[in-house]
Amino acid sequence: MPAPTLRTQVGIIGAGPAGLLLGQVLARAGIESVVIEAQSRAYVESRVRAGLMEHDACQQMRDAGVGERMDREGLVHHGIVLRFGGTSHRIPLTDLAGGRHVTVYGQQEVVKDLIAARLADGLPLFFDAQAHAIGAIDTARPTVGFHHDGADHVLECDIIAGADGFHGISRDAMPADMMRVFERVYPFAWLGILAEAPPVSHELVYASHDRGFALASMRSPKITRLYLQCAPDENLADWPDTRIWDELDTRLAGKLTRGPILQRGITPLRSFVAEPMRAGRLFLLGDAAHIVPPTGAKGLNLAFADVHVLSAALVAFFRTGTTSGLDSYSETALRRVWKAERFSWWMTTLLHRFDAYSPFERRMQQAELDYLTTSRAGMTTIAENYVGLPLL
Ligand code: FAS
Ligand code: PHB
Repeated sequence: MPAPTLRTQVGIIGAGPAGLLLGQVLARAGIESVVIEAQSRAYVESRVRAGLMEHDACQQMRDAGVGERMDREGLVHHGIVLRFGGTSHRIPLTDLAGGRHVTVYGQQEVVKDLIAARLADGLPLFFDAQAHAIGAIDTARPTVGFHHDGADHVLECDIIAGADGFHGISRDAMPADMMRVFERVYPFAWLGILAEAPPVSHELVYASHDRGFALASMRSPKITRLYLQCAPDENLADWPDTRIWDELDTRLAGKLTRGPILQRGITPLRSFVAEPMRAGRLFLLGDAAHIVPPTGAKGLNLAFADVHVLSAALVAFFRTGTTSGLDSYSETALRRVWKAERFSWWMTTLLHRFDAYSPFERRMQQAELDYLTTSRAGMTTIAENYVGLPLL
């Protein structure tokens, strides 16, 4: 790799929730970083993805000094509804999860708030900058090669944070003989729409229907966010607006208020974990290390949980030279990752239609839903996982 042209303490690849929150927390601790992002600012701020923040993720935003708009505009929710067999069952999250709640606040808003804070502080954040090489991770001077503004650059750092998502380069920079990958690809996808119409309910509705799963969420009192289970190779062109709305009406058993569809997309569902999350001076966080099916609303929140562990380890390292937090990062982060993977897999298996299921297995799904929603213990396990298990 050519001679370094830039130098910092922590090189962060990716300006998604993981990379941006890490940079913000480190900056407040006086630790320098450079964020390298392949896409434009407009692109990353417009990507419609996660919508729901766990109790502790919201506190992380406040602790990082970027929670003000979230607290003003976010929608605090104290319950969710599971709908099956023609009946709706409310899970009183806050009553069952020690007073904790969740907040509906779109990922693109989180990203906007973090980018605005970083730029307001004049901290280095390169957009349209594609990282293409990671080197020397077994030395004290690892490097990131990236292309920006028509030129190749080399960033030399003390630590590299691989926050470049599932399709980034960081996971591939880990020594192949060290890695173990665990994966489950589900036999369905989600067709999601964002529409200018009031939400179907003031709380989220997760529906298990014979025709398939559906989810009614929201972004504001005037913007609804809706999903329906579809085939993994579904073609959006086969889903004109009327068909989407009619299918949602059927599965959610409501006459949804319809409106202009502002965004639509198909998201494949997978569970994925790459172990370990650290090799030398390279640390993976967020989707670069793990993916969950969105049924449990854990993707963004897991990225934040990784930041909680890694940022504490980095602050201790740069302030005192201790490496204990860095050495235990992967094991500590993975303990919570796997619990969120379990919950996301469990909610997905519970609520979706599996064509390969026998009539007996479909009855087991229905009996489990019936038990969970008529048992305090059953509802409590949903509640404590949904609002978020304690950060480690
Ligand atoms: P991200 O993918 O958000 O960010 C990684 C960043 O790295 C991107 O901006 C990318 O451009 C950049 N990058 C990649 N390669 C690079 C390179 N070589 N050089 C420089 N930069 C590079 N989660 C939920 O909880 N609920 C949902 O409803 C939900 N819906 C989703 C829908 C879709 C279509 C997708 C893809 C994900 C969804 N998720 C959802 C999960 C999502 O929210 C992730 O968990 C979250 O974005 C994770 O954040 P990061 O780890 O920061 O990764
Ligand atoms: C969303 O609002 O996008 C959302 C909410 C909860 C989920 C998945 C997606 O489980």
